[in-house]
Amino acid sequence: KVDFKPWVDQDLQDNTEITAKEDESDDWDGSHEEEGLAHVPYSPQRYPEKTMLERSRDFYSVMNQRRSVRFISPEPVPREVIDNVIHTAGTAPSGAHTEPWTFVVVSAPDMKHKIRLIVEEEEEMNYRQRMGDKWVQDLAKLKTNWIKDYLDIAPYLILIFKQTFGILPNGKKKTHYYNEISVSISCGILLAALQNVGLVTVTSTPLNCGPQLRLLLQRPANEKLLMLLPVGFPASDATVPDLNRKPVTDIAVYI
Ligand code: IYR
Repeated sequence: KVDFKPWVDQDLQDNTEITAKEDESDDWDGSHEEEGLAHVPYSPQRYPEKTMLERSRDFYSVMNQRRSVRFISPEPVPREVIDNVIHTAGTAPSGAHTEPWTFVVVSAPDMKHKIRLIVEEEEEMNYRQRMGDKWVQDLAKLKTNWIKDYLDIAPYLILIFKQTFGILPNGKKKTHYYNEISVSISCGILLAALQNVGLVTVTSTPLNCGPQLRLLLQRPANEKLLMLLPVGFPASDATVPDLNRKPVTDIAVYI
């Protein structure tokens, strides 16, 4: 039996993928514009040990309250808060400081609905066919399915695209090293920034929806959908599965 991994093989697949042959073209930029980049002093805040302990506990406490929430309130969220959390996500480190991310923020109800239609159509096929029995059974405890009300209801949908390469003003391509891990780190920071302001989301990676959503949102072919985050306040009757996290002794190894 062939080892088929739909979440790898299809999740981020995009038929508009630039082929390896095209990559070998001479469209790539060969210059090194920032060779002369200055290095400047850096001395960020240093805290006394007691403060460090306090801050480490407090931040853990805030983050330990984060849950993936699928029941989101339609209550509006200030636009400036969204601007700020995205600005924060953009502080992530990236390969060769290429900042290979695009955050598409959707609040228009008709656009949210178009996204819902695409996602639900693909997710129904995912649950019924592509994911297979084992995957569907592994998720049963989460009580998820292909119906995604939150895509209409959440005041904001943030779609995070990774730029597989950049395009310079001279039209040449710029290598975006480690673009997937860079954008994934920025998504992690975005989740923390949302948690910090009391907003909720669920990290959804809608299998097989990338190409259609990219076209709907008129993003260029070098961008691939990495994650879709519905964002808002939790619904007053929101529930979450009663999950527990591993103890630190099970996740850390000190050598
Ligand atoms: N993307 C589907 C299925 C799904 C997959 C995993 I892995 C989850 O942790 C949860 C759901 C969905 O959003 O329903």
